[in-house]
Amino acid sequence: MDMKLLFAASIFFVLSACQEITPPKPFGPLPSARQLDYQQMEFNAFFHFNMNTFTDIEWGSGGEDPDIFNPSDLDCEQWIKTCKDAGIKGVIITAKHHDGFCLWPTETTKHSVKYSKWKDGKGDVVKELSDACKKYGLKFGIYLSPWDRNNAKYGTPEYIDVFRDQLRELLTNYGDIFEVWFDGANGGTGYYGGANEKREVDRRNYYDWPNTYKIIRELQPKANIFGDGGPDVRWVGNEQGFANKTNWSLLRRDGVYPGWPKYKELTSGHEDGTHWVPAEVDVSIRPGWYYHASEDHKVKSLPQLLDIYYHSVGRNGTMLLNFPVDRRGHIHENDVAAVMSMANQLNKDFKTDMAKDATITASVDRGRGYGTGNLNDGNRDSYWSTPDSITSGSVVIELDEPKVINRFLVQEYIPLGQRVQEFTIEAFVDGRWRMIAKETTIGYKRILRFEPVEAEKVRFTIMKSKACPLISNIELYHAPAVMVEPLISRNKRGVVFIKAFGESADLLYTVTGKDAVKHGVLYSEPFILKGKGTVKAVIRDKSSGKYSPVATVEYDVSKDKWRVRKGGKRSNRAIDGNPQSSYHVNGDKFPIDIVIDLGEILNIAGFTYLPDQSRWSSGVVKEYGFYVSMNGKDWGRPVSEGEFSNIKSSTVWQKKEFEPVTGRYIKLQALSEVDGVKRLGAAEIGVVTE
Ligand code: FUL
Repeated sequence: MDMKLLFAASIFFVLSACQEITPPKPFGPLPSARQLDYQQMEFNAFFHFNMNTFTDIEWGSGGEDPDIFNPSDLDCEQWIKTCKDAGIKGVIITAKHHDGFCLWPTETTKHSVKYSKWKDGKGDVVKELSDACKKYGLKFGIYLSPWDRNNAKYGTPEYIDVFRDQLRELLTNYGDIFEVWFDGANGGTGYYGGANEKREVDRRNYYDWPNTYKIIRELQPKANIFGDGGPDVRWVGNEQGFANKTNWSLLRRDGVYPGWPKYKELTSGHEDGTHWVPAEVDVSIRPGWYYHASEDHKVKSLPQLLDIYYHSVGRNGTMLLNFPVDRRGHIHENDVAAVMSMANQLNKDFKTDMAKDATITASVDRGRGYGTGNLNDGNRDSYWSTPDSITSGSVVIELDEPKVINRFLVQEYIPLGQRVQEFTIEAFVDGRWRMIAKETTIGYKRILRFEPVEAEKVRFTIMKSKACPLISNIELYHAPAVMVEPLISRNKRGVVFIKAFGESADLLYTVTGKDAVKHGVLYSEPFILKGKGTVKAVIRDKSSGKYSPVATVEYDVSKDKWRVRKGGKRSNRAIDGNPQSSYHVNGDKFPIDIVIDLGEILNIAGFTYLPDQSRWSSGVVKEYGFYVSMNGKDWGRPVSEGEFSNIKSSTVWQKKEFEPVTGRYIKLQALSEVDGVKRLGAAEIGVVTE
C-alpha cells in the first residue's frame, strides 16, 4: 500500500476510535444525591412504639400520664437484628406521635420519657435505637409529628418554636439521620395542656415549612424530608401498601401540601411534574400502626407481604414496612416470622439472574460506551442508550438454551431523569414472539411478575420515551411457586372454593380427611359439599414437584337451609359462610339473642362462634348461653354456658362441645360483651353435629 495512504488510513482509524460519543443530556427534573442514595435503599422499616402501645389505641389525646409508658424489656437490638436479617436498610421511629409524648429526654416539654417511671426517667428510646443502628450498620430516621395534642401552645406561633427545638435536639444528638418523617394528620381535638378543645390550623401555612426545612438542611444535609408532597420523598397516597403501575418520581410539588385533597394522584405521581419527589409506600405488617394484642393473629401473610413488595419496590417506590413494637419493647415473634418468610421467599425469587450471562443485542445504540453490554454488567452507573433523536428501540436477550422465566426486572439510569413512558416484554416461544406485558413507567426499578414461560429469547421494547431512553440494568428470573398452604372456603350453599397463591402450581384436595399429597385429586373448579367433611388441600409446584404445607378445614353440615328467626337487619351475615362479613344487633340490656332455624332436626353436640373480624371488631361476646329447641319456642336450660376466654385479645374461632341434644332451632345468647357495649356481633355461627 502507498505509504501516504496507509498513514492517512491509520490517522483516520485512530481518530475515529478516539472520537468521543457525546453523553445524553439530562432531561426534566433530576434527583439530588440524597434522593439517589435513598432510592437505592429500597426497603426500610417503620417502628410505631410510643404511648399508644400502652393505652392500646392508635391516636392518644395527649392527656396521658407519662408513667403509662413502661416497656418491660426494651430491646432495640432485637428490632435491628431482625431488620438486618430481613434485608432492611434503614429504620424510622415515632420519636413523637400526635399525642405529643417524646421518646427522648427533651428540654421542650414534660411530656416525655424523662418524666415517666420507666428507667427512673433516665431512659432514651431514640438513643438506644440509634446506637443499635450504628452497631449493625443500618441507617436511622425519625418521625416527629407536627400535630401535638398535648402541647398547650399548639395552634399558636409559639408552638412552632417548640417544634423546631424538638427537631434540633433530634437532629443534633443522635448521629446521622437519613429521613425526617412529617405526617399529614394535623389539627383537631386534643388535651392541649388541659384545654380539651378542638384546634384547627391552616395546614399549608401554619408550620412555615420552608424555614423548618432550612434547619434540617443545615443540621443534616443528607436527610431526606418526607411529607405528603415531599419535598424530597412523597407519600404514596394510601396506607394499603401499593404504588400504581404507572409511577413517576415526578410531582407538581408546589401544589401539594399536607392534607391535599387530590392525594390519590400521589399513587402515580405526575408525568409532567416539576420536581423529583419519589414515592414511599408506608404500610403496617398488621392492621394497626400500633401494637394491639388483639391483632397478634392478624399479621400479614406471606402472599400479602410479597404483593406489597412487588407493588412498591417493583413499581419504582420504596417500601416502608411498619412493625408495631409490643409492650415488652420487642418486635413480636409473629411479625418476625412473617417478615423473615418474605425475605426468604424474595431471596429465592431473585436467586439466579438468567440475563447475567446472556447475549444482548439492540436494534440501535448510541455508540461506544452506551452498548448493550451495560445492561448486564452489574454496574448501575453504566447504561445502554439510543442517539438523542431516537426515543424508542428494543433489545433482545438471547438465552443459551430455552429457560423458564416469570420475573423481569429493569432499571432506568435515573441521575439523568425518568424518561420511559411505554414498554413491552415479549418471549420467543416455539418460533414466534409472544406478548408477555405492555407497561408504562420504569424509573429506578420496575419488576414484572407473569405466568412462567419457557423462552429462547426475551425482547424488551421501549415504545415511547420522553427523550432517548437510558437503561442501566436488566435481569430475568424464575421465581419458585409460593409454598404456603392454599385457602379453603365454603359458602352458605355448600360450594367449596380452593385458592392457591403464586404461579405454576397445581392444587390437590380430598374431602374425606385423607392425605392430600397421597390421595388428592386435581382441583379445577369449585365443588359442592353439603354434609360434613374434612377438606385437605395442598399446592404442588409444577416445575420442582415440591408440596406446600397442607391446609385442613373441618366442615359440619352446610348452612343451606338455615334462616335467622330472631335477629335484626343483615342477620344473614352470621350464617353466610363468609368470615369477613358480620352481623350486629344492639339491645337495651343483656341478654341479647340470635335465633336460627336449621331447617331440619339435627343431633347437636356443640357450636362454633367467630366474632366480627373487622379492624375495629365490635359486639364480641364474652359470656354466653347456648340453647337448642325443637320448636323455637321452648328453650329450657342452656346446653352450654360460660365464657370465651381471651376473646378480646384474640378474636379467633371458638368451639364449645356438650352432651348431644336433638333440635331444629339454636339460640346464642350474649350475656356480656368485651367492651361492655350492649351488642351481639357475629361473623359466623355454626353447629357441631354428631
Ligand atoms: C398516619 C398517622 O395518623 C398514623 O397514626 C401513622 O403514624 C401513619 C404512619 O401515618 O397518617
